[in-house]
Amino acid sequence: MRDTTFQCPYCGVGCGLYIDEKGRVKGDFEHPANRGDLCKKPLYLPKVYDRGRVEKPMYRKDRSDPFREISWEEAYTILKEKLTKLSPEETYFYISGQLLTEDSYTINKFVKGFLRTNNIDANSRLCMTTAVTAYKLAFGSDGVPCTYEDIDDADAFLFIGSNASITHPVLFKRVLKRRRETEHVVVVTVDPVETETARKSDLFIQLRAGTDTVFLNSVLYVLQEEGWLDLYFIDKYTEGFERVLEYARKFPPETAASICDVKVEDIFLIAKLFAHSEKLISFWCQGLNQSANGTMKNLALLNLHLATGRLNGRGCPFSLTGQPNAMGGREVGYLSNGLPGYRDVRNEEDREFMEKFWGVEKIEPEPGPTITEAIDLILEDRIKLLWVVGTNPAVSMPELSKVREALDKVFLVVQDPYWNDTCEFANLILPSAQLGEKKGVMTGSDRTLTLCSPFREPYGESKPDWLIFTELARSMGGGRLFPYMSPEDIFNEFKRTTEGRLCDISDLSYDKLPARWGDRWLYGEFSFPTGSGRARFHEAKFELPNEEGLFVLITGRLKNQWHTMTRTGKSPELLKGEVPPYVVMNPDDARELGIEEWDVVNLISKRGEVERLVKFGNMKRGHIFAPFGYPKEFGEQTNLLISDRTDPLSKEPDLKYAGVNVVKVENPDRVWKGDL
Ligand SMILES: Nc1nc2c(c(=O)[nH]1)N[C@H]1C(S)=C(S)[C@@H](COP(=O)(O)OP(=O)(O)OC[C@H]3O[C@@H](n4cnc5c(=O)[nH]c(N)nc54)[C@H](O)[C@@H]3O)O[C@H]1N2
Ligand SMILES: Nc1nc2c(c(=O)[nH]1)N[C@H]1C(S)=C(S)[C@@H](COP(=O)(O)OP(=O)(O)OC[C@H]3O[C@@H](n4cnc5c(=O)[nH]c(N)nc54)[C@H](O)[C@@H]3O)O[C@H]1N2
Ligand code: SF4
Ligand SMILES: [Mo]
Repeated sequence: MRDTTFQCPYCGVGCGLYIDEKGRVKGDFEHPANRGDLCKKPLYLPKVYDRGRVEKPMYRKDRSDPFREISWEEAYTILKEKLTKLSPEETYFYISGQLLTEDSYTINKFVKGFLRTNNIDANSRLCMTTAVTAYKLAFGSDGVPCTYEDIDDADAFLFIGSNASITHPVLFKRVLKRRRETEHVVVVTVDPVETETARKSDLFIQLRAGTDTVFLNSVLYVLQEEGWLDLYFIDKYTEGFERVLEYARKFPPETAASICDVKVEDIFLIAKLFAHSEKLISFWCQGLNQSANGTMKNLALLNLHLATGRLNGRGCPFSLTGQPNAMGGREVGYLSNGLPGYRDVRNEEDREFMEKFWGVEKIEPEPGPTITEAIDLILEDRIKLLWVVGTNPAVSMPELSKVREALDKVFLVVQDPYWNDTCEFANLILPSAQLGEKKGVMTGSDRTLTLCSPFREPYGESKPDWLIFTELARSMGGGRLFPYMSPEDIFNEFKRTTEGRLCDISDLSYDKLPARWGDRWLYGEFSFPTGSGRARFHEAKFELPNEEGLFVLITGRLKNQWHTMTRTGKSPELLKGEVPPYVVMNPDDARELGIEEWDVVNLISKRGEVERLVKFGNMKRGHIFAPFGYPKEFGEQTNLLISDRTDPLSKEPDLKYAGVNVVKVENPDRVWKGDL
């Protein structure tokens, strides 16, 4: 049984799973992340493994031609020709937090070490970059400061901008278990939408979208007014408090309550939790990250933890990682500025270390463009080849009409196990093996590494991602840099880059996993890698984007579907209730426009238009919610409506705030009668 254990390929909780004798997916009781628990999504994995797979490499020179099957050799020849002819700056690689660590390490080395360009980014740019940026500003380093064990003795839980009940279900169940078993445990949710998480909480604060910075600054104001600050902690372990307080004083509770449209008491209540609970964990995810004001939202929350000494035994700011191996991606440094071992291309020492380690002449010192910037560069004809690995930008990127134009224009390589929507634009499709068909490691939200063992043969001619890049590099004369015979060789190389670093895994090996890097608490002695050793406060400034339209459109996730549905969408059991694509409206808002539940409406922003079925829900007035992941077979996509505006510091797109109007469709093709 132990030889078929793996980490769940869905959310960042990182549950350990295995396949039993009858081929069923079960939770691994020996895994620290879930201790045998699991949610519904992975149960249907075995059924969807072979549905809609890419079997062989496929090629077409022009988009108007049909695809023809080609051999791997032919595929490598085409790529070699392209990569030799184009300058490194004319190529771009867009990879994913769903690859194994060995895959992303190899691709990152291929791009930054072998091709010598930093033109690489990952879908984490749409996901975790804001949290990473804020953690680094406040603590000098990235990485969740505590671990799941900290849930088991905490008494206050804040979920802000997180719908963990459906997006990190096993973690949320652990929080509810703690509440069930202990008196005085409080769970609070702060969200514009009354989500499942909100419904299961003790208190739900329904704030106006985008205003978290104001809300949290006001909590700081109250803490100061009431004498509830931890002055000893502030004085001994932090710096920069004065300026932050000065800024927070712009937001007395009455002012903040009116900006956020919440009650003054709500602000006091959160202040009381920070001041008086025994141990407070705040969980956040995309409601804070995917925002033009995202880094500031994150910093506002981190400020509260620092102002009340809520670290280690007394609490933790816990950023929930979305994808199963976004943490591994951070460790190998797969974003446009990263290098292995939590290093950065901008840092000379880091570059020098990696140049020597890899045996390459030079690593470029400038971070490459981010993925939204790369889309613009394609349209300007400055990037000519785009290679997408393990993500589906034709659905998940903002401002889709622009993205489609770019995908149409560029020479597009798609490396994926499944025929996804991005394949429609491809010139070359490379079938990759997926989890269960290859070996390697993933790291979950709380820094636990799990070895994923294969339990079946790769489908058709598909190959592991690391092998595709290794073989191509060898055919281009890079054999010296890519001598790998197995993923274990890559892991053993990678782990040496982490020696003496925060994410030190140099003494781990496949047979020692699962195991966590770092101590239970990253900053156990309250000493921070900031230079001065102190954690840093930062002014968390408030800004709201200018968007036209009667409603603020919030986008997010479905309970039983995973993003663009390449696997979960092939399971009828998991699709039930999630299609057709819908929008949630507040009944009072809807009726003012003559709209009833199950009517069909057009959502119209200045960027596009999509049709949706109306469901009623407890939305903040003036807000609507639409899931984003539907592939094209279900009609036009939500992300046509969304701007590619980004947070200025993290460059993460503002996926949760688009101005739209809602117009009823008078004679829809089909009438729905609540049969969803
Ligand atoms: N079932 C399922 N689970 C998943 C995924 C999936 O596709 N399906 N994807 C995984 C991934 S990659 C990720 S990143 C995570 C995402 O996990 P979450 O971030 O929990 O999920 P989202 O639905 O994107 O958004 C969370 C909440 O943010 C709220 N929100 C929007 N704007 C604001 C705001 O201004 N302030 C506040 N306070 N809240 C706001 C939304 O109403 C929503 O309830 O989920 C992971 N887990
Ligand atoms: N409007 C809006 N847009 C969003 C978001 C939002 O909240 N609102 N959230 C954003 C976030 S947080 C995220 S993470 C993204 C997710 O967006 P995507 O990354 O585009 O979504 P997925 O459906 O997870 O795509 C993963 C792809 O990887 C493939 N795959 C799986 N395993 C492997 C493998 O081992 N190798 C290879 N090569 N491929 C593999 C799958 O078949 C699939 O095609 O969406 C972002 N877009
Ligand atoms: S909670 Fe997340 S990691 Fe665990 S089984 Fe569900 S989707 Fe997989
Ligand atoms: Mo994500």
